[in-house]
Amino acid sequence: MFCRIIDNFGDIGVSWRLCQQLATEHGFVVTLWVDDWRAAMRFLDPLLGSEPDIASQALQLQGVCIRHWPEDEQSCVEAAQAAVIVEMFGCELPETTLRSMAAQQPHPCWINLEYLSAEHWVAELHGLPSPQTIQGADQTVTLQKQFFLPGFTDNTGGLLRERPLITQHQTWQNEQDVLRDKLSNAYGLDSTPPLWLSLFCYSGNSLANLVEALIQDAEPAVCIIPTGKLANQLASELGLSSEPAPGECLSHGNIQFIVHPFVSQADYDRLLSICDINIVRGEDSFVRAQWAGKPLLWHIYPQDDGVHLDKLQAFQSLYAGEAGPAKSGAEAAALACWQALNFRWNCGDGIENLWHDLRPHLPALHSHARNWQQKLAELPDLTSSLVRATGFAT
Ligand code: TRH
Repeated sequence: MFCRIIDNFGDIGVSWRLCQQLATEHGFVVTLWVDDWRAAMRFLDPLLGSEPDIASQALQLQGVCIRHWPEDEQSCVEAAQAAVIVEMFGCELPETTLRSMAAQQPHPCWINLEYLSAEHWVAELHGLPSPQTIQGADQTVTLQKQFFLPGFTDNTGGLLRERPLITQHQTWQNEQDVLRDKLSNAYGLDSTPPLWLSLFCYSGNSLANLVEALIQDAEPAVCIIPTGKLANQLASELGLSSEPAPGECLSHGNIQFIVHPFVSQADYDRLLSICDINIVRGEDSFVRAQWAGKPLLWHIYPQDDGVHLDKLQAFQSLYAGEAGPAKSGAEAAALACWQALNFRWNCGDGIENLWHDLRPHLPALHSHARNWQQKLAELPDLTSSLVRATGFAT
């Protein structure tokens, strides 16, 4: 599997989950090639247990071999000997790998796994072949690359979902009070407020608007925010001059902000499971919040031409079941409020009033989120579908 870490941790986050599932649930021997070794080590840090050896350029972790994809790209030649090559998010394979793939008999199965979207065209593109002409040493060879598109319906590639995930969430949610108490004690909270939020959005206007809405809210709440850029902006929104360290708790009126360390993906899943509302972003945290079966707000990755708003609306409309049977009054009202808030927030607008309106709808949104989780869990998971697409399913 080839992954370029473009920005943030979404690309490596999805790639790492997929690699692990291929290795542990499907018995594949997996090598993950990453272009930005330092960023990969930062992301994997909570799993490493010791300072990463940056110079080593290769690592065996949880059944997966992780290797640096260097700029000269010569050393990825042996990757072509794999039976399956997965190109994550159209990252473009090294020329040397492509030429070696063309020289293999039979050619490796080549899959381009794309970004997630709820738009209609996803089902049309999913599974289509894309012939690629490769100039070999003495001849031209055509390799078939196959599009694989994740999605929310059974005519797409589905979503990443490990086998024990849903049961794991049930267990965490059964222990929710105990897990919250542990966090409260660890952070020395004065009291355990009734509303728990996790906050992992992009920094900038939207974070400022959300913080404003949260601090204007009269109801007590605790909000867990990761250390780094977000927590630093939060501190400045609260008028603090120093950057908060992980483990700090910033109180403002009725809300207590917990500055949390960057944790492993499994620990992040647990956090999502025990919160009443999760504010997530990008691709992977967005999907994980849906598996938690709790209400969410989605801060979509912004694109210059504004196309992200179409993508946002496609998801909102699918999630709210606009094409399905009519909803009960309470659920319909909750979803209408949620759609308005989520959209306006992503447009960079102030959301104080909408946040205020949303709070009484949280129980209805919770029950909707649980139904949505169950509905998604009936679909085949992405990794199993990918394995079927390779022809190597056992
Ligand atoms: O980091 P992101 O903003 O990634 C984005 C998106 O993938 C986007 O689609 C892509 O185009 C862009 O990158 C380049 O958000 P995302 O997708 O949620 O990825 C964050 C990962 O970090 C996810 O795997 C969850 C994980 N995570 C932890 O493991 N521990 C933590 O403490 C937190 C807060 C996140």
